[in-house]
Amino acid sequence: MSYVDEVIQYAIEKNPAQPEFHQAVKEVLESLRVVIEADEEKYRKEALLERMVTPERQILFRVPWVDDKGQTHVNNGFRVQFNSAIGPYKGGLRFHPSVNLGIIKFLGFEQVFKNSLTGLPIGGGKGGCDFDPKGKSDHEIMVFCQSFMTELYRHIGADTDVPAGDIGVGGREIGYLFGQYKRIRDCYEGVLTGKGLTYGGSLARTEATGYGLLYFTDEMLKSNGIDIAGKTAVVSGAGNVAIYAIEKAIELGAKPVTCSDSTGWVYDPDGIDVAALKEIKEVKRARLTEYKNYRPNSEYHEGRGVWTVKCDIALPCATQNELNLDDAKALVANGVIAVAEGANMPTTLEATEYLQANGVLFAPGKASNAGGVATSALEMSQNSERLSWSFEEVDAKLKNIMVNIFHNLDDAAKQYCLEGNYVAGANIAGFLKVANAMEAQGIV
Ligand code: NDP
Ligand code: 2IT
Repeated sequence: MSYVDEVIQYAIEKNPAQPEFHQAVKEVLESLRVVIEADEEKYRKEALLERMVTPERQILFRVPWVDDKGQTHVNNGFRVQFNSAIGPYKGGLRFHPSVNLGIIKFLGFEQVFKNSLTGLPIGGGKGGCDFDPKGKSDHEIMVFCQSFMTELYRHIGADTDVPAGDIGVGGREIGYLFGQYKRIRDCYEGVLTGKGLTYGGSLARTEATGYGLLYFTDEMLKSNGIDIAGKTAVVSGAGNVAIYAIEKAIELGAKPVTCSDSTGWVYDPDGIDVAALKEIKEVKRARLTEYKNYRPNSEYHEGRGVWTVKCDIALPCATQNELNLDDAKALVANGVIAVAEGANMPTTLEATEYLQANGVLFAPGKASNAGGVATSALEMSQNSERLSWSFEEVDAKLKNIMVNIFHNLDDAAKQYCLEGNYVAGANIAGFLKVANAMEAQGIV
């Protein structure tokens, strides 16, 4: 059996009942085949791939908290410190009822390669909790975050592991988490990113993932001779990534016509009104049913369906496996040119293969959504030098990083005779740097 197949089998057997983790491992290792097979005995002897698919450390902990009525609840907390070969563990925290160890491991594994692609010195990690923030009061969110940090604090630090936001964790949660860390540790350090601007946050971090997605998409289109201006985009999600993807798409002259949340989706033929979306989601924390009050010409539909809307560009920005084979077929039938992932692994393996086989430009999330974590790394730099950079400075660096990521993976794909396969290019480019650092540091 080839070494790649052995390790895919190994990952499945060692991590039972973790389908998302198996999916992420398969996607990465399959595209590393060309690299591994060129030097298979060396890699097998040093068990490089077994080490890469095994987190350095996995922390599971109890999170007890008391709601506003006096009822006690218990949630399951996680932090997976996946790989620190190129820098301190770095990656977000997700608060969502679907969170389990397999999901955190898939996200942590992806993060290793993503962080490598940014060109910045950050290792990969991820964490979270099966806590559902929906319908909770501010006070409940605060006491929950304090309890979560009361355990997590002992495992993290500005030079060890630096968490940030993800689904269900935004500026409010990061503030409460930071306050509790500082209180317990009596230490003012850049232990979290995505902080508020008055206490060490970076300008442009809020916008970074969505903006970065569009900088990447623009560069990918340009290098294929296509102008983004005038293109229709469909976007899923209505959270941090989706909102700023929509905002930057409009700035670049494209027309985003959809967004969605977990209950339904909006089609606005005149283009999404981003100010209305921000008010509904960031200020009121309300449902998308409200959008029609701002835009009477728009349509609201229950359930899922954004991928059925005719478009040139599709930007999945909600969650994993939200774009399946049937969705991919609908997009291709409607003439989609490009799919760029804002979320982590939103496209199933079958859908990805179908899109690529039908000539659609496909940007994998670990490349196209890397702007968030890249700007987090810029926040770490600012914290270390105790200075703050202007919005323009951070945004220019972000743009430069996204353009470089595109060219790095494009070059890697070409070097291995896989031109246009951006999934393979991203995995190979991300892998080579981490593999090199791991080999240089010995068996640790
Ligand atoms: P938010 O919590 O801000 O928004 C998530 C959005 O996706 C909401 O509209 C939510 O709807 C929807 N959503 C979440 N889960 C589901 C689900 N199971 N089914 C349908 N809709 C769902 O999260 P972010 O915008 O930060 O994250 C979105 C994606 O981007 C995730 O995959 C995340 O890992 C990824 N990402 C985030 C980065 C960041 O910097 N924040 C960086 C890189 C990637 P509802 O409110 O109804 O739950
Ligand atoms: O998936 C991701 O890259 C994030 N949620 C952002 C991580 C970070 O550390 O900013």
